[in-house]
Amino acid sequence: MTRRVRVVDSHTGGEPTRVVVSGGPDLGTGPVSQKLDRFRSEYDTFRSAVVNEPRGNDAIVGALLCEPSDPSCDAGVIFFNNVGYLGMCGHGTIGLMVTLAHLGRIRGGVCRLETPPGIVDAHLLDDGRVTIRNVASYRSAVHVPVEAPGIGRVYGDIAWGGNWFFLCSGHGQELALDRLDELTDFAWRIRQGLTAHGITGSDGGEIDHIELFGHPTAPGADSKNFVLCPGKAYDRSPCGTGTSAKLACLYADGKLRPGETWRQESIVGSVFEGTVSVVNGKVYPEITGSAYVNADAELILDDRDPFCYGIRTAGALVTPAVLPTGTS
Ligand code: PYC
Repeated sequence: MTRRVRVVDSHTGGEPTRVVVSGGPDLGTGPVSQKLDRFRSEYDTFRSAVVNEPRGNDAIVGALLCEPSDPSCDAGVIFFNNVGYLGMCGHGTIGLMVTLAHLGRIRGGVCRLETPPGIVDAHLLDDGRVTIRNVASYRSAVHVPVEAPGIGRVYGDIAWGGNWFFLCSGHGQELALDRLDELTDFAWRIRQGLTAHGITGSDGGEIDHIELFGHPTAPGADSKNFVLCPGKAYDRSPCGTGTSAKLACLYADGKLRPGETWRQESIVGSVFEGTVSVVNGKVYPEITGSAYVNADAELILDDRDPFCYGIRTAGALVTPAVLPTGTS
């Protein structure tokens, strides 16, 4: 059996997003968080087929559009990667907006999106940039010590920005693009330390993103980061949810007031602008960035292909290799 899946690829500050436009699984009805459970338990092979090699690579974040359950929303979206599923994805939401413009589905203005952790407003600006108002973000713990194997004790804050982050400054690492292997190894050891010592987010969620901060090099930037994603790929963008987590920490420390701009540079030199608004004591980060569409294609899922569902990497496939009964 062969299935065809239409996708549109884009990159946001260098970080790729692949939006599934048609041919994806039918996830039924209910809130997007429930659809995510169905996606994970019944159609994980589809996730792997779309983003993993040989069609994709470890850096690609997939986005599956679905019906929202909240009547105030225009669409629902579930983000996924090489090893599983994300809560929210900032660069992916910016990529989704330019993809919808490319498809002629929006011309500008605001789209309200239902994501598993909550509602996100995304605004396609006149100059082509996109501003997202993320889910409420917060710091849950300050200056937490972690014993990282082979490194020793490192300290960092734990914050939620739609995913859980460990945010670490003063680590002694130079953040430079020619040090990707060293930075990946360093951040991965912190991740292992968090897991080994049972350190989680305040809701018990796994801290699966590690964010290292250093001095900026881009003109006008306030800080540079290196973000290690759950499947060991580094984020080429400054990471929308990671920047949200950073903004929540800055606000909590009294270092960023509502409406002030923070410019976060990525390890490849791309920059997001961030600010916060505070409503009923909750901090809502707003992130602005640019994305570009770079492919409009059809994936072919041919059952006879031994690697039809992707090459198994860190997060081995758990579901049998069945094709979803899809919408197209
Ligand atoms: O931009 O939020 C983000 C993100 C998460 C993982 C990769 N990018």
